[in-house]
Amino acid sequence: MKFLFFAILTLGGVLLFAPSCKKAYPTTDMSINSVIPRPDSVAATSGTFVLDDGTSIYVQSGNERLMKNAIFLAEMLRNATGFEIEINETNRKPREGNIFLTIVEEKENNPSNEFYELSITEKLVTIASSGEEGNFYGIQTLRQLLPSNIETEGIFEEPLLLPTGTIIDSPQYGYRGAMLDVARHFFDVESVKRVVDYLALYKMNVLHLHLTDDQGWRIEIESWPNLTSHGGSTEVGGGEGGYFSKEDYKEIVRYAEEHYIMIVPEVDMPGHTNAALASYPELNCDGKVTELYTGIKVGFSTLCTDKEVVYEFVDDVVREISEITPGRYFHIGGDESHSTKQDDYVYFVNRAREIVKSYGKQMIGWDEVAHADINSEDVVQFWAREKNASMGVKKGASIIMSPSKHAYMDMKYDSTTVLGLTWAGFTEVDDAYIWSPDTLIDDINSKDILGVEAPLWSETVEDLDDVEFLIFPRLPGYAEVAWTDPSKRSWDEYKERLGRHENRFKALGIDFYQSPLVPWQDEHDFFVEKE
Ligand code: TNX
Repeated sequence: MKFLFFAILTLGGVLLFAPSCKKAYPTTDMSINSVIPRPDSVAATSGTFVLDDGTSIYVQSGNERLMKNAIFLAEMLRNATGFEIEINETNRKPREGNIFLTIVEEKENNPSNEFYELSITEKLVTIASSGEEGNFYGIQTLRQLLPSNIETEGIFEEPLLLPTGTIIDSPQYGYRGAMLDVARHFFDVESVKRVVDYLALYKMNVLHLHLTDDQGWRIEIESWPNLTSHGGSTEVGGGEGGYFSKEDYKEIVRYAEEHYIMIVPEVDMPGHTNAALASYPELNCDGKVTELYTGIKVGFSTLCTDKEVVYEFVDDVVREISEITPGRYFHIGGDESHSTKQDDYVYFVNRAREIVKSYGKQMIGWDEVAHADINSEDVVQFWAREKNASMGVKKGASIIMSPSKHAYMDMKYDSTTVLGLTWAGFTEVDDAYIWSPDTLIDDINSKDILGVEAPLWSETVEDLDDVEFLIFPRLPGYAEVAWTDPSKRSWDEYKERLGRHENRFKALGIDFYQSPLVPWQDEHDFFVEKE
């Protein structure tokens, strides 16, 4: 009798609990993904990987940067789920249910460090890459395959589901950037770090900081202290301005590096220099200081190009900034020098270029610098004049594509946009996306092109909310223009993927422009219910 009682109890237990041991999860479909930029290839296998409290990250032993990537991923998962997500080093493929980050031998046709293969089976998630940056990009893809609430703290108690399949991916261009003008309005270190976070999510790898302009000097130069104490003391509209101490700048560089983003510093010269001219009389031809300026006109200021002290000044500035800049580039500006005679301009750029080279950096300049004696060591940033860009290529320089008609994030979206300028035309989200670097200018081909950069000038942009409104949702489009082969891009397909980023923007707290051209949708159709 006792036995029968126990037998019934046991059987009941089995019947009751067995089904819940193997919970049926809805299948997910990797082919209906929302990954931006669009990867090279996606092969879905219509299964599900379950990421839960038992999931750990295994990192190929002895690679510090890979370990940092693992910490990035683990922290994101821990914050959103409360799961432990341990990190371990290993030399072989881990057990079921885990995530494996590893470096593979460079594949012959994928020589760059940016290649990665993300393979998700029901048993294991593997990111195998040619370099640490590729691995980081694989993590960003994984991140975008996870529900967007992963971006928010403490949302999930349930396991996270990942669609199975394989993504093989590498970028078209090696320079994928954005520019932030911290001179017209100043943005503090925290705001710059948020911009770095956004670039990293979309696999961009350059943040160009426009550090000086007529309205403000934003980087400490120890040998010329008035530049910041006086020249940094205001901004457009008369606000109090501000500047980065060297420690601040180093912190930005460090944070950016952790996200595989190179900082390109720009000191705009010989025009756009009123803040410097107001701080040191000797930089002016008449030896008198100018007034600080808080308007938004351009083209009225110039360093005195035939004074030797000006080149001592440039030397000190380039040296001090280069010392704390690990990246290979130094941007000398060179745009809109309407108050500098053409010969003086060419003379100045040639000398500034030599100074940049003497500190081991490569010069970048806005497209006007093509008039100077440049060659294959230099980079021309196309923004306005196709002729300048073509001249640069003829002299052997490479080109960064920042066409103002498509890539200027400070242009208004349409006539109702409150923020922004209009001189290059309205730039709706489709205008920002529908162009290709290699077909934009007749005699410039992909081999001449270093990459793509989208500038955000800040005459009308006062705080991080303003930045977010103008860069989202255009920024992911620039990331895709720079990353994805043009033959694999179409606006009609892209806008659907972009629409599925709505919840991610919201989860990140991004104040974005809800363009009527984008079919905004929540992501639930990403999960396909099992029949
Ligand atoms: C042109 S783009 C400029 C900037 C302005 C911008 C406003 C370039 C090299 N120069 O000085 O801020 O237009 O859109």
